[in-house]
Order: sequence, then structure tokens, then C-alpha cells
Amino acid sequence: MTAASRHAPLVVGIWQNFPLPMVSRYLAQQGWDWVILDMQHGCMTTETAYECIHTLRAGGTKPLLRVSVGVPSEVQRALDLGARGVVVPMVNSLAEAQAVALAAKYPPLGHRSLGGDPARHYGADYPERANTDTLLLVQVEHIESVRNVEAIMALPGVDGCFIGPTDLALSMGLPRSDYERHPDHRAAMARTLAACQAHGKLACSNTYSMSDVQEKIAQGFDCITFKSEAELFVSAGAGLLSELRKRAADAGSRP
Ligand code: 3PY
Ligand code: MG
Repeated sequence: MTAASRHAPLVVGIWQNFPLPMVSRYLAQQGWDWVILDMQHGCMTTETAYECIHTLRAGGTKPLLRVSVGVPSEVQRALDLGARGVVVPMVNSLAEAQAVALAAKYPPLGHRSLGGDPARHYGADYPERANTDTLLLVQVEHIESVRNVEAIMALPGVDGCFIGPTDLALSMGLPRSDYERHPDHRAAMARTLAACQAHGKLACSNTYSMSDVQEKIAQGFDCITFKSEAELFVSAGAGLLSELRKRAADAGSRP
């Protein structure tokens, strides 16, 4: 999916926190469009990310990598590892966006360096294809970033934004729950979406409830994530355990 294909079907992604190729294989089998491997939060390393990326690629799922910090070397490394897109946290200024955009794209668009694995692994024409085949999604997740969002989305090397609603709320001094109904938060989200749409860039966001999902689809977001596989594991495990304990307690109180 490219920034130009705005009316393509909604892309549905999931975050992967467990640094295990086996988990990537299950997620690919489930058929998620994107799996975003998270190196910002969690214990994914370069080596485990590499293995997960290639397991996802082999399974037909697009691997994206969220780098730990928005520095050019991290962005370039993520793409060299084989990620089909890179998500960069906390890109708050035009200068920060420009720096990561230059690192993500080969000349003439940027100054990504060519060497090592990419041309060997991804085809001899990879350098010609990479600028359009790989995505740079900058995270708009601070009110400072929202203030600069029109200029950031106008940059040619930026393919879209990934809004971080939680960090955005924290940066605005809002509480950690119910912030999505706060008018200032809604205005910041709307301004960011409008900037993406005005420049033909992808608008992506995390979501937190099915009504949130419905709203984001109606608003025209291009891609959403909901939870990580770790959250699914923890919530399903906790739910099952409490059900089993309840049944065991009921059985224990039988005469
Ligand atoms: C946030 O909500 O801050 C995130 O980064 C989630 O994508
Ligand atoms: Mg965040």
C-alpha cells in the first residue's frame, strides 16, 4: 500500500512485543496485514527483529519495525534488516522529520546508504523499488508534533503518520483514561488526520475499543492497530483463569 492508494481497504495491523519468530509465524498464519515489531517498548533486539521480519515476510505478512528512537541510523538499520516500513516514535519537529526522511530514502529523495544485505536479499532492483516499496511512518504523539503536522506531512520522504493517542494525551496533560473524548484531544487527532489527507499521506492510529475502531474507519483512517499480541495473551489468559477459578469455587461449595 502506498500513500497514493488512500481508498484501498483498511489495513489491519497488530503490534508484536514477544521477540520470537514463532509468534511472528502464528501472526502471519492468522492473516494480519501488518505486524509492527516494537523495539521502543519491550525486549526486541536487532537480531530477534531480523528473525521475526523474515518469518513474517515468508508468511506473506508485511513486517514494520518501530525503532526505539527517531535517529537516522536506527531508521536505516530497520529498513536494511528487511522491514517493509519503519515507525518512528516522537517525531515532533520538522527538522526531526526531515532527518529521518532523508535516512529512509535512497537518492535522489534522501541519502540512505546502500550496502550489505538489501540488494542481495530483496532483489537486484531493490534500490530502485525501495523508496516506494517501503514506508516511513512518523509518530505524531506529542502536541508539539501536532503544531508542526502540516509541514511534516508535506515532506516528500514521509509516507504518513502513525498517531500515538496515549502519548499525545500525556503530552497535553490529560488523564490516561477517557482522554479520547476530550475536545482538545479530538481536535489534535482531527488536525493530524486532515494534514495527512491534504497531502495524500497515510493516516494510521492505535485504537482502544470497537467504537473507536468504527469511528476511525468512518473518519477515513487508512490503517489501524488495536492491541499487541502480548495484550491478547495476557487478557485471554486472565479471563480464562478467572472463569476456571469461579467454576472450581462453585464446585468446591457443592454439598
Ligand atoms: C501511543 O499511543 O502513544 C502509541 O505509541 C501507540 O501506538
Ligand atoms: Mg507512543
